[in-house]
Amino acid sequence: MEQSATFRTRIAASMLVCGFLFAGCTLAPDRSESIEKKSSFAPLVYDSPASGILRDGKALPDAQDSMIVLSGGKYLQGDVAGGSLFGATPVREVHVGSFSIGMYEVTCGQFAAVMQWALDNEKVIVTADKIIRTSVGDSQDLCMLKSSPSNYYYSALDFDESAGSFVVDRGRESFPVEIVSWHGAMAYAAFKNAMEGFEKAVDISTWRINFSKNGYRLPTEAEWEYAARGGLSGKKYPNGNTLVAGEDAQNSGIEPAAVGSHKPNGYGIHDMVGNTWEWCWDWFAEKEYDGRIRDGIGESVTNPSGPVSGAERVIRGGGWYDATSTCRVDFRSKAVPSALEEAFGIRLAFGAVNADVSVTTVRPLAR
Ligand SMILES: [Ca+2]
Repeated sequence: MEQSATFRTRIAASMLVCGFLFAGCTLAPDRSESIEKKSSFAPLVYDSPASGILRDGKALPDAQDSMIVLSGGKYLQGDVAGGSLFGATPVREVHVGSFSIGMYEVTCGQFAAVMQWALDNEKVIVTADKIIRTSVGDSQDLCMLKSSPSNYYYSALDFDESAGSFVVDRGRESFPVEIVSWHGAMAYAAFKNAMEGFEKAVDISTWRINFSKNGYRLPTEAEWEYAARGGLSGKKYPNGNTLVAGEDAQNSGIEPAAVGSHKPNGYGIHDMVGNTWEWCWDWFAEKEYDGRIRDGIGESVTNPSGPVSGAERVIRGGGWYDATSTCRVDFRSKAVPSALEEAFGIRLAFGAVNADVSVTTVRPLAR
């Protein structure tokens, strides 16, 4: 079956340049024991959507803005591999449309640059307690800084008052930004859209995502798990059923690592598990996967984006200090959106949610 993914890019700086990328994809017959889709397309890589430069799937060490273009497809979301994970049953069939996702977590250097733009454009303030806070709309705390009296953790990001600029500890520029709230992750996407001239996919006055817009945004929980599985069917971790702490991922340790320090998954995405937890758009609901059960599989859903309201947001992937079991691709966790916690970071998604969904035949899960 042939599929195509269209990826539209736009460049800011007064010139409008639109480019379309058609990613030819072939889905191989799925001979695995689960019905989960086994994608065989080669992910395409940009150094950033704004530049539109194709990297032919080759990661560059300094290309931290790289986005992986994922064709839409279907997979089994949830505890396929077994383990009675909290909130991860029943397994359900999920269809997701094409989208793009960051090859890396957002780094301290990237975050500092975007927040500098926001500060210079009066979108944020730095409070007396050294917290970055939005100055427009529903004002929210975004990120804790190193010199904040209320910061219990190590942060590589700080604010130099005399220079009026954000600074990052030397050597930590490529480490993932941490102690970022869900609002901080949303605001980062919103500011980056404004900086680079993309559509307003994130509104920080309402704290909502407009999924019809082509711009940076947070991934939905379903998109996150689709990306994390890397094309494998029903495995626990991004590259199979084992994960060695410190080797396959930065977890169970005492500090984070520079992004991309460990092996990517089958889609070429680094650190989906470990290093920092990654905020998703969705409100959390323990019973979110519940629905009609047929042939042992939960009800099929297309482009789910979670409950319409809630108290906590989904956060995924486990952090640099977390146990390996927490770093499963199906492990669900949650936190209040204002949480400023160690190892809570950001991975961006990009692109409008669309109807470009695979229609490959699925078979019942083998029991
Ligand atoms: Ca991660």
